[in-house]
Amino acid sequence: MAVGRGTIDGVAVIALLHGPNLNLLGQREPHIYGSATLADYEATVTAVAAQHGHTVSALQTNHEGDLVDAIHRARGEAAAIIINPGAFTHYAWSLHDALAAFAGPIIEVHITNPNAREPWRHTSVVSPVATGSIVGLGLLGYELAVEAIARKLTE
Ligand code: CA2
Repeated sequence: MAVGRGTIDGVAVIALLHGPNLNLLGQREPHIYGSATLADYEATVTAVAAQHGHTVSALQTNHEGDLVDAIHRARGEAAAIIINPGAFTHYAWSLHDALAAFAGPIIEVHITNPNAREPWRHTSVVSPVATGSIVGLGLLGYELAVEAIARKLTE
């Protein structure tokens, strides 16, 4: 059973955070990002979390400071974080520092595999403070992120 911050009666809140341009999922560049929309991603994560008795608090923002604020809120409200920081992944040290102050499991997820794309995508400033990273598996990666968190919260 999950216990601790962000958990009430064994029900953990998972913060699902998406960064810039991911609101366009399913609307542009389906050859790169597929046809699933952001709503599809949020619904899938919510459904898999529910199978484990957990709930999801989802946010997408195009603004770095809003993402920092959401991570700070998660410190008091969530037991775990799933984050796809979009292009912020590659240079936003403010996210690195905010995530470093979060005590629970953090899973970094990318729809594509940034390591197989342009060289500037090969660096993640988030990976060093993530519990784990899942890349290149699209929606499946998010499902696996929830499974990983559910397991981690029982440890
Ligand atoms: O593969 C991922 O999940 C990325 O985080 C997506 C970011 C990219 O900058 C990262 O290197 C890898 C870009 C998100 C843009 O999303 C769009 C979705 C549909 C249409 C246009 C952009």
